[in-house]
Amino acid sequence: MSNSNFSKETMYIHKGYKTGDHQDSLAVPLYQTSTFAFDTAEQGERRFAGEEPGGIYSRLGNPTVQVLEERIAAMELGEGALAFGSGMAAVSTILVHLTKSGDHILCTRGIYGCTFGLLKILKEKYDISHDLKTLITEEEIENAIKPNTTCIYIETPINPTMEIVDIEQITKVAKKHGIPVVVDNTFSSPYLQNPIELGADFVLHSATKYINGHGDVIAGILVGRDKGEMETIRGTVQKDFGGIISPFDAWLLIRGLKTLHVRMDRHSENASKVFDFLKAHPSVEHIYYPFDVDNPQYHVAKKQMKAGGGLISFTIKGGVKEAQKLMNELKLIKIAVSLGDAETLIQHPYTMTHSVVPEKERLEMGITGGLLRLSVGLENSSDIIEDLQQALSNM
Ligand code: LCS
Repeated sequence: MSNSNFSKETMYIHKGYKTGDHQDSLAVPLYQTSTFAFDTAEQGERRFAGEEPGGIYSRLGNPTVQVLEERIAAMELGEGALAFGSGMAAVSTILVHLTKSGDHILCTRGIYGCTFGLLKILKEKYDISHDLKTLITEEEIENAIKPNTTCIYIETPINPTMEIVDIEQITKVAKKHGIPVVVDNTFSSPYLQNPIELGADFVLHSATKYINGHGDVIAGILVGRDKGEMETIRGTVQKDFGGIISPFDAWLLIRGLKTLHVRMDRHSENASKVFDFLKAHPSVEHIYYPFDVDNPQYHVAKKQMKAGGGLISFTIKGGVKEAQKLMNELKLIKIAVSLGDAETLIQHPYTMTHSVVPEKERLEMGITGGLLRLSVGLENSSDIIEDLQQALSNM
């Protein structure tokens, strides 16, 4: 399939692959190989010189990985994509690419715990500073940009507080200053939100989550609006830091992508029913969900997201002890980090995903002891609600 005139859902299934080029195999073949044999020494020389297409070594490119990259680039409306062995490999690659010693990274008020850990390393070892700021109004964005800011890095919805920032507004201000914007789109998946369409320069995913969708792969994806720049990253930071994906994991992601749209519709439908239940429950103190009409950023969520997604965060009365008790009362819902799987998962960000963030910053991000994050799965929504109901009634 060579053109992109088809709708998104069709591209998820066909983009980047022609059966005729692969012995008519319907499924994308798995090229589980570390290296590629050259016909002659001169051919090897030409491939290394970039004068002839073809395989060299799987850290530099692999046909199975290439199908995945083409497919996701199209899904995110970018010109090029790179696949990685984890979401964090994608995050670290783009941050290393966009910064040098003395530069500054501007981030949303909250970010994933390990991204926070990476920023700390960059600061302590390489003198690359960062700020975590509320970036809701145009004035806040303008005021947060420094003369040495070389990258604006945002999550929306933010993990785990589900805060929304206006991608279009941030990219508009960033463009005035010539600063590239990176959006971590993990929580929405390429089906619910496309930041490049809203002006972002790079989009990344922990593909471990919705893109794979089956809880059996750790992987990352980086998509860029500029093909040349993506090829530069492939030939430099990705190649030499080496955080590439394995062909088998790429193959599993290709399989997962075929049902992304179907899964995301059901995740969103289930989550919206669970949200209605939790919002009305007297033991739930606060609830955070993009499509909550009482969410101050509801209008922004509606503008940039196709649906509310599968994630809900909420606080219960009390703190760590009460949150842990609720989790221990659950019978169906699994206590586990990660998200975007068929199974409904619950985790406690304060003691789990964001425990590496020092307490002061954790609280500034809105991560309190009573906060729980629920990744609503694909089970029957009544069963999920019933499990929450019985656990809450035992509190
Ligand atoms: N970005 C976001 C927003 C994430 O939630 C995660 C992982 C990453 C990047 C890193 O991706 P990974 O290397 O794990 O593929 N988030 C996790 C979470 O919330 N629970 O467990 C992992």
